[in-house]
This record gives sequence, C-alpha cells and structure tokens, in this order.
Amino acid sequence: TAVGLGKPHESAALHVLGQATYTDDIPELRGTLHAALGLSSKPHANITAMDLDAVRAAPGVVAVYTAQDIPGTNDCGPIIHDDPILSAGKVEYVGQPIFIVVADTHDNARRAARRASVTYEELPAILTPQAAKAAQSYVLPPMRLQRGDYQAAFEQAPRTVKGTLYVGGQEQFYLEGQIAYAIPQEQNGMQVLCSTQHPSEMQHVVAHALGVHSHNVQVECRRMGGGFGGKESQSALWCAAAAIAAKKSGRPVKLRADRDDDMLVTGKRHCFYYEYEVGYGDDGKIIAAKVDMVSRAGYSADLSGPVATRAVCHFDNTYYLSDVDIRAACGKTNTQSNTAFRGFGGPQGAIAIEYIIDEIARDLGQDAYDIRRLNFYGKDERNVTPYGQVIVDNVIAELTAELEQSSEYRARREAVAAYNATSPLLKKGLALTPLKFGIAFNVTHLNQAGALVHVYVDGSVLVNHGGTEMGQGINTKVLQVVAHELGLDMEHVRITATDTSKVANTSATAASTGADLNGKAAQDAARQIRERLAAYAVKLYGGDTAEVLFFDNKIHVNGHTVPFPELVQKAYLARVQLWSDGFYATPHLHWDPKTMNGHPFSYYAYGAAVSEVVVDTLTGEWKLLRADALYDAGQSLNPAIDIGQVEGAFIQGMGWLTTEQLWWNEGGKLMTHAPSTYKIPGVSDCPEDFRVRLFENRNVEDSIHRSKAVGEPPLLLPFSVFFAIRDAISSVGGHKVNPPLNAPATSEEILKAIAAVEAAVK
Ligand code: MTE
Ligand code: LUZ
Ligand code: MOS
Repeated sequence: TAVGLGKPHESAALHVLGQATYTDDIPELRGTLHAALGLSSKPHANITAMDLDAVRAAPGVVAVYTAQDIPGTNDCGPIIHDDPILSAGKVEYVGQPIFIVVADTHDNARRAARRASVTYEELPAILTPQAAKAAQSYVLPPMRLQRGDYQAAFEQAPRTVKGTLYVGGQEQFYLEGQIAYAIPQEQNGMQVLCSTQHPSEMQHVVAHALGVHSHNVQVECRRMGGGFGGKESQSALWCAAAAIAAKKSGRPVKLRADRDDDMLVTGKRHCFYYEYEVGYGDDGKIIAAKVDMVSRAGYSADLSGPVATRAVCHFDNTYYLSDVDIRAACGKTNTQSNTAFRGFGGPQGAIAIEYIIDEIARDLGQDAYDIRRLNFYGKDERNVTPYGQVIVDNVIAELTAELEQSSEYRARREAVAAYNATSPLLKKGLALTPLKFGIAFNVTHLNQAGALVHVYVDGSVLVNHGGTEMGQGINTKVLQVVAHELGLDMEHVRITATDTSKVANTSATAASTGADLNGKAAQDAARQIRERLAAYAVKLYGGDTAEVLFFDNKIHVNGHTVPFPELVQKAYLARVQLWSDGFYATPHLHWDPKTMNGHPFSYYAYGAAVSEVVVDTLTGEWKLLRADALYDAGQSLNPAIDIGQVEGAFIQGMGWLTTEQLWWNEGGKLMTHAPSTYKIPGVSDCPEDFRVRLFENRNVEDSIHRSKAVGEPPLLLPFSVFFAIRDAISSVGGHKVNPPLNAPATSEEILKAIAAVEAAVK
C-alpha cells in the first residue's frame, strides 16, 4: 500500500537539483514582452493629472495601459468586487497599481514604470485598525457571536481580568514571487501560466477583465514556490494585468513582481487589535468571556470577512466558554488589502484566549498549563462550541498529557525556576500551549473538488485534480491515494499541472483541505476505473467482483493473478472505459452567517507544543532552546510530509510572533518591504533540539483514509514560544505581575515589557 508511508515529496529530487519548473522557468515564446506596474505613492488621494509621456519614451517601451484600456471589468477582487486592477482615478494605499508598462525586457519595463509623473489631491488616510475602529471605517458590517448571557455571568464572577492586545500581521514571503505569463490564443482565447492557489478564480478574473467567457481562458499552474495564502486571491492582479497587456498588444506578456513591489502591492496576514474582559472563578475556570476584535483589512474586503469569521470561530481554541460575546470588525485602512495567510484568522482568534488564560494563571499564581487543562472542552458535556457545533472528536486532554510526559514538562518547569533563581540577567521561560483547528472552508459551498484519472493502454496512470502544489505535498498524497486504489506502486502514477481546462470550477487549495478534498475526488475516479476493471476481470476469469483484489501491481481474481498492464490491455480491446472523472463534496456542513451558528467544520485537528527559551534581559535577544510538538494528523497519509508541515508551520508561526514586523511610516508607506528590514526566521533560529511527533489517532469522520489536514493548524504551535518569552519576562518580577506583551515580541518589545514589569514591582 502506498497510503500511510513516509514517501518523499513527488518533486523532491527536482527541487534539490534545481530542475523543478516554476512559471518563470517555462521557455518564453518569440515576441514575449515584459510588464511592470506603476504604483501609487500616496495612501489616499484623487489623481488629478497623470503624465506618462516619459514612461512611453523610455528605452524598450512598447505600450502603456491605464484603467481606460481594460476591455472588460476593472476588478480583481474575490467575493466582494471592490478591488480595481488599476486605479480609476482614486488611490487607496501606497503601492496601488495605476498603470501597466510593457517593454522588451523586464529591466526596461521596471525602469520605465518609475518615470511617471502623477499629481495627487491628498485625502485623509486611516493607517491603523484602532483608528479605523474609532472612525467606524469598515470594509464589511461588523459581526457578533453570542451565547448565554455574558453580562449576567460576568457580574457574578468572583474575579475578572480586562485588557488590550495587539498582534501584528505577517508577509507570506513565498520564495517564488507573484508571476503570470499570458499568451493570446485564437478565437479570443487567453492562456495564463501563473503561480496561483486558485486557477479557477484566475480564470474568472481574467475572463471578466478581458470581457470574454470563461471558456476562452485557460489557466495552468504546475507548482508554486510557496503560496501560504498569498496566492489564494491575490495572484489575480498579476494574472489580470498580464492578460490585459497581452490582449491589447497581441503578444505574450510576462509580469513578474520583484520582491519590493510584491510586498508593497499585495496583502498580508491581518494584524488584530483586541479589547477583552473575562470573569473567572477562584479556581481559574472561565465563567464569562468578551472580546472585541478589529482587524486591519486594508483598503478593500478581499477575504477579510471569512478571515474574521474564522477568528470568531477560533477564539474558543480548546476551551469551553459558556457565556460569550465575541465581536469582530474588519477595519478599513489605507494599506494593502490583507488576505489569506496560513491559519486564515484562526491563529488571531485563538491567541487572544491564550493571552487571557496566561493572565488568569499569573493572577492566581498558578502554572498556565493547569489553568488551560481546567478549561478544556469535555467529552460528553462542555462540548458545544459558541457557534453551536458539537465536538465529537476531542483528544486534547490525552494529547497534552502525552506531551507533558514526553517533554518532561513538570521537571523542566522546576529546572527553569532553579536556573532563574541564580541567573540575574539571563532568564529562562517555558510554556505548553494547545490547539484545536476546524477543518473545512467556512464558506460551505467551497468544500468540493474534482479529479480526472486516465489509465493508458500500457497500464501507466495519469492524474489531474483541482488542487495546486505549493510545496505542501498535495500531489504526493493524491498520487498515494490513486496508487493505493489501483494496487500500484507510486512510480506507475504521474500527476500533471493543475489546469482549468481539465477540472472545472475548482476551489482554492486552501483551508488545509487540499488533500482531503482532492484526495477523495481522485479516489472516487480511481475507484470507478477499478470497479470496471474488476467487472471485466470477472467476465474473463469468473468469480465475484467484490472479491477481486488489486495489489502488487496485479489483479487477483478467482485464483488468477494478472499483471495490471495485461488486464488493462485486454480491457481496452474489449472497449472498457479506462479513464474517469471523480467528485467530492464534504457532507454534513451548514452555516448561518447571520446568527454565526451551525456546523461549519467537518472535524477538528488538535496539537500542542512545549517551548523553552532563554531571554537576555539587557538586550532583549532570546533563543529557543528546545521545542517539543505533538500533532494530530489522524491516520497520516504521509508522516514524512506531515512532520515537515508541522516543522515548517512552527517556524513560520514563530516568525510571525517574534521577529517579523511590518512597519508603515506616517505617509502610509510600508517601509519593511524587503528581507533587509523584514526578518523571517533563518536556519539558525530553529531550535537545536526540535522534537516533532504525530499523535496516534484516526479521524472519526470518514475523511480520506481517516487522515486529518495538516497545512495550517500547526501554525498555532509556536504560541508556546511567545508565552515562554512572556514567562521569562515575568520571572523578572517574580511572576507577580502580568507583562504587557504585544506581538511580534521583538527585542524592543521584550525590553519594553521588562521595563514595565520592573516599574510595576518597584
Ligand atoms: N506548505 C508549503 N511548503 N508551502 C505553502 O505555501 N501553504 C499552507 C500549507 N502548507 C503552504 C504549505 C497553507 S496556507 C495551506 S491552506 C495548505 O498548505 C494548503 O495545502 P493543503 O490543503 O493541501 O494542505
Ligand atoms: N474560508 C476558510 C475561506 O476557512 N479558508 C479559506 O481559505 C477561505 N477562502 C476563501 C473563502 N473562505
Ligand atoms: Mo491557506 S491561508 O488557507 O491558503
């Protein structure tokens, strides 16, 4: 069986040899032009005049296109159509595209784009979510989820905690930047080769922008050099701009963003500002919880609505909250339009309750892990989420208990205290944090997928499905599923580029559902072929179709063993259909956006991590000494890939909460738009002692081979790093006061928190 084995990524050898083909590696056609975008330099303004003569006169320039040149609709936004491709006279953030210039080379296009002379009439700009909230400036109506009677419960609570928290955003920092290569075809056709998590959405956006039908547009993506949510909706601008230029010029056009432009133009993870108020018992049990969150949506809606919904539905994390009042608003700011990023609001929702529990524990002088356990969801009671979904697969108590043991949490807690007692400047900190993550798109209709499986006459198999490969290993997993279904070794199965002309109307590869959905769809296709082959084999050799077995590259039927290619050959001559489509729609899902109630998730994935850090209290520098993570991937389809996903998500989430700081100047310009100023974790930031394991489990839902999704949930594991840092800071004041600590916990933020603790205990 190919399923459940720790097989290497299907393209691993190509990746390390530098032979994997990304969009920019595809050989360019004769006559290809290169595009660049001219960008706004004001955060909010009307354009009163625009002189592009110098751009047109620049060396190598072939043409310049503005909003007036767009043949169809000037929009590239998902869901709510409020994202112009090119500004039509108003700009709403620094970096907003105003025009497209095409030239003979990439460099000439980029140089020419800077020569524009634009006159602006400036308008007042809103630059922070707090300012957006104060001005009630939102991209969508605010949302609210209530259960029980928060106010009554709060008033009865013996103890309360109240405060604010700010958690910064995050740049996706995919290694391969945004890119699209548009090639005009006959009969109004347009082929777009691009780096995208969502080929079908790119097809729709390009069709609308060109004023043609979807069947005129073909979008293809073999693989991405990372997406992380940044190419779910925001690959659209690049596809649309390249296609418009290709249509207008009649020539192939490539648009490749350089890193600074990519960071200036595209949206990121939403930063969140929270105001919270919680009532709890003397034992630390939460009685009433209220949170009011506002995100930095940026200038348009993009995916901010579903992101906020997921934040609301993850505020509970692993805790039963009886009486709650959860509010979320999407602040309209004059900055990049923020978008999907691994976790999709889930991490932002859950970190608030973790921060609150950390506060409660310190107020009570208890270990935060014990307060966490006390508030966990129960098995048969205290098992209904604030949004009404009953949790039937809860393993958080067992999982954390196992991690507590394997990480020697209690002994290390004592060792850390002993170390701190004798170390005046270097302080250690330790934290164990849990996670629960709902799996499914929280927009119900998106939970569907399709696949095509071809068995050729020689017995080789070709698979195509609607998911996209971004390094996460979806193709490897789908390949394993198909190989397993047909009883073949993996080398007999090949997967080709994702292509809108093969599987139609696909959803984004997102919400961690890629392998769940496309694995099921491909299994459905392969099963149909297997059933036809089994029926045919019975015709030839007798026996019962239900007893025909497929394994070892052979078909076993009524005492006969026939090599797969031999049976396939015979079946072809007998005119048996050897290819099939497959489809899957996740069952049991429903959601009422008005009441924010329903059953939005198919199941939950769980996990926990323990992190130990040492902080230099003079410099604010710190190091992660050891991290232990335990993740519930159900019956893993591929443990090697899943462990890689957990490790990657851990380090990426650690960057979000510690070193990655987005900073806009007073003029609304993002100043951290390159790796020189925006610091993602490097290899030396990974803990030397990093123990990642998968929890023994099996999905109670009938998911693909009872596995669970892995893409996003482990991004919550490094909460343990953030709270370990907070623990170390807290030791400076003998754990008597709660250090105010916003994220990212940069060295500067850590020093500020230490100063606040010292001032408070003085
Ligand atoms: N892993 C790699 N290597 N590169 C990526 O871009 N994206 C993440 C996660 N893991 C990503 C990744 C995100 S945001 C999601 S939603 C899932 O992969 C999507 O893939 P899946 O649903 O097939 O797990
Ligand atoms: N919901 C969700 C979504 O939970 N995850 C996603 O990535 C997403 N994308 C678009 C719309 N809803
Ligand atoms: Mo992932 S943020 O759902 O692309």
